[in-house]
Amino acid sequence: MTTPQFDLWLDGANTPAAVRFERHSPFDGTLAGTFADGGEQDAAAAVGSARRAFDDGPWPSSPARRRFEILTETARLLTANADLLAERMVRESGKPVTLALGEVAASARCLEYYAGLALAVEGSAVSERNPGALGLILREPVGVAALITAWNFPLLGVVCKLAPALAAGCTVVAKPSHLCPGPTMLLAQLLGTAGLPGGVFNVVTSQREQGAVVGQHFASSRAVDKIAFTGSTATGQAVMRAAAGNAKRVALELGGKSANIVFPDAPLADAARTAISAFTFNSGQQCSAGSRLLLHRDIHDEFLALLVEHAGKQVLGDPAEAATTMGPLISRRQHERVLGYLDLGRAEAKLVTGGGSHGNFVEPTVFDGVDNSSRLAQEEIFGPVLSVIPFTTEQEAVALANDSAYGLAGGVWTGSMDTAFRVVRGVRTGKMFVNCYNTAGLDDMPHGGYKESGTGREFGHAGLEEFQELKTVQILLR
Ligand code: TXE
Repeated sequence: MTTPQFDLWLDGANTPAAVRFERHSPFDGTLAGTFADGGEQDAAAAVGSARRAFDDGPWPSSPARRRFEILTETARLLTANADLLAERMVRESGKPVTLALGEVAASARCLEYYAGLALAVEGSAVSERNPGALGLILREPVGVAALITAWNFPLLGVVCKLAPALAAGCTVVAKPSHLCPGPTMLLAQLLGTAGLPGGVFNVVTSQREQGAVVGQHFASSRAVDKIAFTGSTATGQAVMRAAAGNAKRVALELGGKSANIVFPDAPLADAARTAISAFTFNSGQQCSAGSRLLLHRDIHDEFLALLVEHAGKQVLGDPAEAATTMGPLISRRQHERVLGYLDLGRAEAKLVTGGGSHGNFVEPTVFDGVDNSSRLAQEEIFGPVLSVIPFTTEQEAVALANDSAYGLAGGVWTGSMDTAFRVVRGVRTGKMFVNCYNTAGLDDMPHGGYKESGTGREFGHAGLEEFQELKTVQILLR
């Protein structure tokens, strides 16, 4: 198997860097790729390129149909290169190939969705307030957008920011995580093939320490108008502080500790099967994971038995195999972090199933009788670890769900729409699932957090508005 080498992507072309770094597979340690280790100067070059492309280039004022064509052509190219993109994710991040192909398909759909919206951007008019005047509300691109992204959705995490940014007419600099930078580089090349003008999309890859330098440069640069970040809450806060210098628009997609609430009148078999996928999908490395299970005491024993049965169906193994449902964790560091939580769980709660680990793998692990105020229930683990917390009344369930610094997602399982809706209204999160979790097939709805899960929204119309400014025009009629 050949080992690809990637450079920086600046001004629409591959650009070598003086220093390079290697990424090894978290599954078997083989070399997955070598990448340019970009630093502060490269970050400045990328921002300069995007700034020029915005201030002097054709993209911000190109007709909507041009943006539509580029975005739809990129979607087509993603689909045509699905195997190549999925292989990058498998080798660099250990994501199972079935999930990786799903991510490519979701990314293509996202590009198509924003291609459609590019055609539909409309301002509005204020016509009757003063008969002697006319007001116009225009929607303009926000300017140069910087995207700092994570490794857990290494393609979709970039596309869901880039597609609305391009649809709005912005130019972009991006910094993927050093743990899975390849998909962003391939995306840049495919955008070039699709005809995106040089300078509209620029990518700086870096290893861990330099990544923070590049990220801070983007966040603090006065030539950047908007920053969209996905990652940990602590880094998000550092980004927000750095962005304050020129009062940048900031969107932060941070962590979560979402509660999946099961009532006795729920379809229990479905609920148990889904409760497992809610915290094992992507080996638990997802911000929306249903990592707290609030379980009604009346169904406690029956439901735990179902959980054990479904946990046993997960297939841990070679991420390149189609049958594998759970790959390794992203890194040794992340693996050690998760093992620390397993030790904590054994000391403070009752291990129901799992707890084993080998290589960078962690088995689906369920702890029962978890105290909601404990670290196990309050901190984002980012691994396949579920905390079961019993409850008796609906009010208690809502209070437990809300007793969290995070507010990203949640689920409620019940046969009563009245109960479901009361819980949906009571829980303070940006996203709720009713009798499903992550699986309703409604991709293009806004995603983002309340409280410390972040600010701003991705996907949907709201995702486009993040990259637009409103300009009002007041015309006095004579
Ligand atoms: O995140 P970081 P890491 C959570 C999850 C995980 C933890 C750590 O709990 O265990 O974060 O993961 C760039 N200024 N999530 O270490 O460090 C960095 O290079 C600007 C939740 O991967 O926050 C990368 O591109 N940028 C999450 C990005 O920030 C900086 C997804 C995220 O890295 C920077 C991933 C700095 N000072 C992790 N330092 C989700 N919301 O889905 C680093 N970066």
